[in-house]
Amino acid sequence: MRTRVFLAVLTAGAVIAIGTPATAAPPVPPAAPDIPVANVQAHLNQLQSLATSNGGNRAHGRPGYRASIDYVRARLDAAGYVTTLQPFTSGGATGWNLIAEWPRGDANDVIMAGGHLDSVTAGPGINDNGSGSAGLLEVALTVASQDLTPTKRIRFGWWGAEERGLVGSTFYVNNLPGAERAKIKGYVNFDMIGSPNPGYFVYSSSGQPAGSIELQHVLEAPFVAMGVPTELTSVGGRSDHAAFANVGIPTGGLFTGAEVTKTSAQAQKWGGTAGQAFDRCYHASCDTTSNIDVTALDRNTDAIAYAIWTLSTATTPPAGPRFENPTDVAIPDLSTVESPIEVTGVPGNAPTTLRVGVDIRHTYIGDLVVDVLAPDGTVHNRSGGSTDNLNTTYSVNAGSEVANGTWRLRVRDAARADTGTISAWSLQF
Ligand code: DPN
Ligand code: ZN
Ligand code: CA
Repeated sequence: MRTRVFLAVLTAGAVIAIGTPATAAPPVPPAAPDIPVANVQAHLNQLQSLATSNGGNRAHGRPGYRASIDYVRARLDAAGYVTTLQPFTSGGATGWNLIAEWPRGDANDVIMAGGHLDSVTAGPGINDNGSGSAGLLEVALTVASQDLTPTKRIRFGWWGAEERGLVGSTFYVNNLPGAERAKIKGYVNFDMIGSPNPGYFVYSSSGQPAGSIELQHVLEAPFVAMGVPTELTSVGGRSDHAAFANVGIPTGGLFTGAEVTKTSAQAQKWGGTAGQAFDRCYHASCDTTSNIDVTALDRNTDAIAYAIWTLSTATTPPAGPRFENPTDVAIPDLSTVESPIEVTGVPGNAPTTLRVGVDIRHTYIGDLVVDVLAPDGTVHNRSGGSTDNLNTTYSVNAGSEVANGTWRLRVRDAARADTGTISAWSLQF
């Protein structure tokens, strides 16, 4: 990833570059580095050979897992990290979490990133989850080589026994005293980021408390810069963010897809093969170094770097005013409806990260095209997600829009049969 200009794509077909906002902006974090994907692949080659020389896998309770932990830990120790092995027991065997902290920044203000290091017993687990493990390792090593001095404390976690039911990450969170939990301002998870027929999925805990770190935006922004469309998805409790989300810590993550089949719409926007799984070798013996899409691995690792740099170095801007329209608006089949919000008393332009909250109840959200219209009529588009209801908050690059005036949420139901209601929507300046 080398592009650093953020582009907003408007439905009119125009593409505008948004520069520095005219209004007061938070301090700009130092530019995140472009991580050479060859370095990430070198870690994957190591994990592959550790599996090969240890019975073909890196599973909990097997020697290939211990060898993986030792490899990652040695690299981090050599780079100046403070590392800890946390042992736990599962299925009668000892497993370990590896925790690595970069010893700078405010120890009471922690941002965490992690992924699981164990494989299933069936194979070497190179996409699942050598990919996230290797991406995290290379970003951690780059933090050290660039001698990053963040405001927040950066803590990385490589979890054990995820494949046995999120055992390691759950053990870690459950053993944190309340005061330690409270220091963790956010957790981002990277599990399967190099799928051979990749999608670009972002997930994030919904209903984050106001003022909490905007993880979803931070995970989406690098893909906007790269010109790669993402889909917001819900992975529920399928990976290690779940333990953090369960205790109220804001979470998010990136994912390139597992056993689910890529649709033709997804193949059109991302390339690859429709009608085929994102990862045909998911949990299988063929999840080797051949089971990696290098472009997806590259983009996602750059996105990890962007997230780490942004979350650890940026200070939170003071929240501006918030406006909401709580009135229900029915969305009849095959119709277009609008709900207005009158904004007053906000000087100058809207922010480049105008936060749009939408709560739309619908029996099939794939029917919907959701736009925010600025007071002058400029359209800011977002397509639906992959769930039924759309209850989410996302960022719109609205830095070129005058804030005051009537904003509109426009919802078009474009397919027959399913209907719904705009339950509420909001604008956070
Ligand atoms: N948790 C993954 C696995 O190890 O099998 C699969 C997965 C990752 C599913 C991320 C959803 C999201
Ligand atoms: Zn798995
Ligand atoms: Ca419909």
